Amino acid sequence: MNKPIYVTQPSLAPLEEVNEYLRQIWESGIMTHNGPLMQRLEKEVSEYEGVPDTICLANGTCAMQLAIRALDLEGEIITTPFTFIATANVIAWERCTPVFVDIDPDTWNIDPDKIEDAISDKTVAVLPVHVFSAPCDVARIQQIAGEHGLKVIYDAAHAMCVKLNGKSIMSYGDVSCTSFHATKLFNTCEGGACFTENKELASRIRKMRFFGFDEMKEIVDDGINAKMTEIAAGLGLANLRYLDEVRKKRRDKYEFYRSLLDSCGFISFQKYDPEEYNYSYMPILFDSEERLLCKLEQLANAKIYPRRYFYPSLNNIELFSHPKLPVANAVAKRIACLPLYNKLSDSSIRTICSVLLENG
Ligand code: T4K
Repeated sequence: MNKPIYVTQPSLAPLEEVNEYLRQIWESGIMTHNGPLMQRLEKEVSEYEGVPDTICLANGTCAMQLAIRALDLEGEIITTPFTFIATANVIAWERCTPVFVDIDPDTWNIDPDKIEDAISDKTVAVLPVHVFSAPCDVARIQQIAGEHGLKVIYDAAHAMCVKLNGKSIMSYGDVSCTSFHATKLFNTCEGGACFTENKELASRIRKMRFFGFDEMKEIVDDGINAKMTEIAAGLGLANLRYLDEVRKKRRDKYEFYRSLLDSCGFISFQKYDPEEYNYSYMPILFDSEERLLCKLEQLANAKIYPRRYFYPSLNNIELFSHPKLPVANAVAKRIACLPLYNKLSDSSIRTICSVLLENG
């Protein structure tokens, strides 16, 4: 019986290296409360990304919540509908209103040309997503935000290791938020981070993640518990050493898929710059939803399980408003992410592609 192939598997450092951090935790007895391993992870992630400051948090969702809170946002926040539910959820959870704007048909990111039409006197911010790690048009977005006095929060959950114009993608916007979830290129099991070059904002997010305490444990601000544990940080420190290798392996596998699928007439791909992409996902766009459904069934019969990231387009779900967004509606219906992870063998990729290509 062949084993099922799921969309992803976590990238994990050798167990002995993780155990070394666990040993330190066992010895010190310090499990949490912004302990030494978390502080070291903040420093090492900052060095790795080439940013001045990293604020480690419990997950990527609370990173965006804290960003919205720390910027005191109240009102409408413009975002993309082609994303994971968390992006829109956090806006609504923080009692703001998500306003969806259509996406670019090639990059699948928010279409900057459509942002201005969505701005009202209640708009306070833009929250775009670098979907599947392809950078948004950050220059246009910053220009529009500047002209209208809006804050910019990037959902960079998919975008560790991505550089744009020689700078980390995390250095754009007022704040960038990422996820270190088990399914991400870099993981701490559960985890996430905020990046900002605004020192005051960074200090506020740090207090907010720890119930609003300052360094003296005085309550000085609004707060919640959004701390990263020492166990998560230890795993992150071990995994960080392998991140370049993880990205390289994913890129090789992504390119191997492309060599087998590029000539297929009914599949196309996200537009990206090879140096500005982290290859954490293998999204493909079918020419019709009918074909996508048929291929997913063929693959499931072979115990191969791609995922429909991200379907439905969020403007179609009950919780939110329903503007007509023809590009997002058309694209979200036809995308599936194929399995992509470090241990995925070339022979599995060949099998996946031959099932995809059989019977046209
Ligand atoms: N913004 C964006 C754009 C995001 O994509 C996400 C998260 C967020 C914000 C929020 O960040 P976090 O708060 O999560 O840090 C997964 C992840 O749970 C989620 O983090 C991720 N995006 C989303 C795109 O994918 P599911 O529901 O697809 O996960 P699940 O459990 O079905 O896992 C997918 C596959 O991964 C499984 O088939 C098997 C494998 N897997 C999964 C887990 C959890 C493992 O092998 N081991 C594991 O421990 O959401």
